[in-house]
Amino acid sequence: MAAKRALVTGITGQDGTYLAELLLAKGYQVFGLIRGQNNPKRAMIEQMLPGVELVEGDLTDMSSLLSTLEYSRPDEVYNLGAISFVKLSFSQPELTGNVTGLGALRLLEAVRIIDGGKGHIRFYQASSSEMFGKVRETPQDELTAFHPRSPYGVAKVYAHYMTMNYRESYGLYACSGIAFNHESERRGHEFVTRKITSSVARISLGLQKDLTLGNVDAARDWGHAADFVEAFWLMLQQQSPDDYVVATGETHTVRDFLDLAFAEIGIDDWAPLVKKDARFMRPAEVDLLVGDASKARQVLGWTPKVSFADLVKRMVAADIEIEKARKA
Ligand code: NDP
Ligand code: GDR
Repeated sequence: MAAKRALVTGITGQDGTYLAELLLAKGYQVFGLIRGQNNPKRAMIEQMLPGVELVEGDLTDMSSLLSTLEYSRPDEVYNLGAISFVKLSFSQPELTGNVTGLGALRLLEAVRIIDGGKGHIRFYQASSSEMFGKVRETPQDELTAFHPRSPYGVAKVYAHYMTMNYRESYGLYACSGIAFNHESERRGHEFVTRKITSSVARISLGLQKDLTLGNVDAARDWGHAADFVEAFWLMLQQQSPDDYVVATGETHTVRDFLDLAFAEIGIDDWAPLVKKDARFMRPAEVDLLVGDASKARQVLGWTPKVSFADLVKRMVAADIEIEKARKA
């Protein structure tokens, strides 16, 4: 039987790399959408994922999406591409709407056109717990009402409903994974977990004195990205398409993360090392998120493997190695 073919947007991002590794290990032929002229992450991806064929295109450019689909002829399309940093979405709301919101619509429309009603191409949309925002109930599940608190959250709600709409209108096999925060050794440095672990590593090596953060009382349901991409893949392997919450079911504050991260380098009282700055606060905050992933557990048989404590431990250890190598 011919190998299955998958197209991944957001291939240069955290989830893109883990998902591509999973798909390659399962024998897929993997295509990754890469944007821009001379994308600085191209070399890193080519080195890390030599089995992935990169195809140039952009979620804001419909014709590039059509030609990418024509070229790659995928069985499965994973739409992970987005402006994904919530803070940035406040300063660049139109760009966020265009990429994170309309980008999903363009890709759905391109899939509909290229699929031509055959129902062959399966589609995954990277929805987010940020759609719950100012939460209506705790924990949050697939039926919890949305109340997004950022241009990013609003754009994701649009993309989420568009995915549902294409499923209901055109019979597309289209799923959304409502993923709660997932982190890793590959997490971007703009996100709070990686900002903390790389700073902790640098502090331990005498390369940095302190760390400046915003709201350390925010609580998130944090898992490991390698676990989460498995759920994304499982969603596209079912009899029928549906939406699923992907979460660990545990919530921890940024303070808890700081406790564990600093404990890794033998510091119990981190307060003198962490400064607060309004620049890292958001115009509207999401205070608490915790997901109920019972449906994913029951239908997909999915459970996360990496605990919160292990996640922090792994991230700090990896950053210490990176910083040591840099220092050397
Ligand atoms: P990253 O920020 O690490 O990656 C985002 C990806 O989107 C990058 O590959 C980026 O490419 C790409 N991208 C940005 N703009 C465009 C564009 N105009 N056209 C094509 N691609 C573009 O995100 P993650 O890997 O963490 O997340 C993957 C997806 O899951 C995102 O949609 C995110 O919103 C969503 N999500 C993530 C969660 C998490 O906790 N990680 C939780 C819930 C949802 P480039 O490198 O060129 O900038
Ligand atoms: P989030 O992740 O907004 O949840 O979105 P982020 O790590 O940016 O923030 C988490 C919480 O930490 C607080 N915080 C800070 N955040 C950052 N980035 N930098 C700081 O200095 C800082 N200080 C405190 C934030 O206010 C927030 O409450 C992530 C992204 O991956 C989204 O794409 C995804 O959809 C959601 O997770 C689920």
